[in-house]
Amino acid sequence: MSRVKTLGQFIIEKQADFPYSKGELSRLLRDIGIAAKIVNREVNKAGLADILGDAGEMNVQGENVKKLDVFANDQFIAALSVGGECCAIASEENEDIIVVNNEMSKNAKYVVAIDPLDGSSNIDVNVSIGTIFSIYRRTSLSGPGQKEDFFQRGTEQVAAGYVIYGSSCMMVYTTGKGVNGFTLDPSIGEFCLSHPNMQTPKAAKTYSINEGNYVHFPDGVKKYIKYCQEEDDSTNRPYSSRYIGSFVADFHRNLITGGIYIYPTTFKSPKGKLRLLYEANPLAFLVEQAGGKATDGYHRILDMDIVELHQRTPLFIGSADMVDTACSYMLKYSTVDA
Ligand code: AHM
Ligand code: MG
Repeated sequence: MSRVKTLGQFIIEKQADFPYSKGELSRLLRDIGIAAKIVNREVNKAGLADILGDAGEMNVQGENVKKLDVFANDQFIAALSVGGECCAIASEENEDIIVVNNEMSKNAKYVVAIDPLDGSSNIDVNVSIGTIFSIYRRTSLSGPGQKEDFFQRGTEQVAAGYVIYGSSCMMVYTTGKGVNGFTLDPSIGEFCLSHPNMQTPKAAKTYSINEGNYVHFPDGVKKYIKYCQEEDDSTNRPYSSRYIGSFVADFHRNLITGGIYIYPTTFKSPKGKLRLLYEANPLAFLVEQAGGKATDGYHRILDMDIVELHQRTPLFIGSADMVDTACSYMLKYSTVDA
């Protein structure tokens, strides 16, 4: 019987890749894994307990906050606050950063951006949801973390990943040396290495986009969708359309089987819907590590400047060849406005 490798064991082994590290990043990743297990437990009993449904508040994006969003946010903030590795947290659920201000965090090196429960419209209907996280080294020298610590390009991330609460619970992350996936074995309560060295197919035939917004898409996206739907044996078209409406779930499927996820500008979201700091950048880092690409239709996501915590961006992410083709349609039929 092959020996199971747990997330904790894997993280400790990989610490050797960072000879000067004192283990803070390893402890942060471990803390995220622990919070994810607690959130997964609540997600699994969401239909049973009085935790399902709206919490009766709006978040800073003007969307309804669900009770599980609040729970997940609290869990991740608590997990990241206790270890002394993180001096500030930026969350989708909080307008401002959360400064971790305790004795332990004074010399903390890292800041963490999170979307604690992505795909919140799917909570009530038993469809996969996720958590996205991104870790940066702080740029301020010491003391409490500051907003400016988060205004770094995606290329500066030291680690990023996601947790998917699906038919099984998985944590997938990168520290810039490949991508590894861990599946939670509920019988032992541990994430176990199940997907080592993940690579996404270069060419694929799945496209994921909310086609309900079609009339408001840029011309480049409209033409690309028509291209996906045309018959052509040599390129395996027509492609298949798959859209869950949880970014993590759509991204995870496309990472494994190949595909492209697009959330372009729309009438309702003229700058795109997804947030650069805690949605686009972490998964852009991860997809590049897996051999894929991520752009806003014209520019590489990881090179984009960030000036606001909740800054939005259009997003084209997934298999390299599909992203290249979609971007060539953008260049040909849409005007670059940035
Ligand atoms: P959320 O963070 O509030 O859940 O919003 C992000 C979500 C993504 O998970 C998903 O891909 C997208 O919004 C779905 O948007 P739409 O319903 O407009 O297709
Ligand atoms: Mg989200």
